[in-house]
Amino acid sequence: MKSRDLKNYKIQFITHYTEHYDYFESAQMALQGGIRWIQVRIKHQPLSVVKEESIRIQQLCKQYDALFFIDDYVELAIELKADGVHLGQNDMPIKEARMLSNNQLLIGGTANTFEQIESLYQQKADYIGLGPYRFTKTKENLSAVLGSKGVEEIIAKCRRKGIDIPIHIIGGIRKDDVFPILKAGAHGVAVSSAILQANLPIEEAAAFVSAVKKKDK
Ligand code: TZP
Ligand code: MG
Repeated sequence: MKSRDLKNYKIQFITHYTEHYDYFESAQMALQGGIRWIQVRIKHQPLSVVKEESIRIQQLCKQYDALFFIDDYVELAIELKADGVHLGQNDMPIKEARMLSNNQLLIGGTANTFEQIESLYQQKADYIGLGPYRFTKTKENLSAVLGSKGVEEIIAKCRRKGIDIPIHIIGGIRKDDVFPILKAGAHGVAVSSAILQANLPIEEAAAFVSAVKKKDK
């Protein structure tokens, strides 16, 4: 249910799998490392599987008092009373998701350009996932890589135009990217593989949490 202030959340973990870990374990390690915002993103699986995994991960999020979001599936997010849903450019429009959910979901939208951010802002998205920052294997059909320069330019333009929506940078984010990204004016980051591919994923998640806090000082 929509009850949290996203301003307090600077790292979102995107679930994924590797040869070592499944979706549930990926979320569990992120939470153990101190991340308090999980987005269940499961592609190429029947809805029944997405639902089953989402229910398990939601229970886990409750134990850790963490935000629980679902990627793509608005009806499922409504049914499970998730905190929010994340919608890409080809998913349900934000307005429709808001209406369907009776304004009970926080709604994030994916953007790759300033124009897409402007549009999502006008549609009253709660936050933007802007990327990809770098090339990543986690997402198929990746949009043009923005790099640090692209991200800085887009954020600066948002500032100039008075678009003050929280922007979270996504796509191949590494721990050392956090400081420059926050310095450029982004609100936070969304991350998956840097944690899942680390030798010690829980410690890596904790390092991301510290990196975000450093900027706060
Ligand atoms: N959208 C743009 S990049 C991406 C998504 C969902 C994947 C993020 O994961 P990673 O492994 O941190 O690149
Ligand atoms: Mg999508």
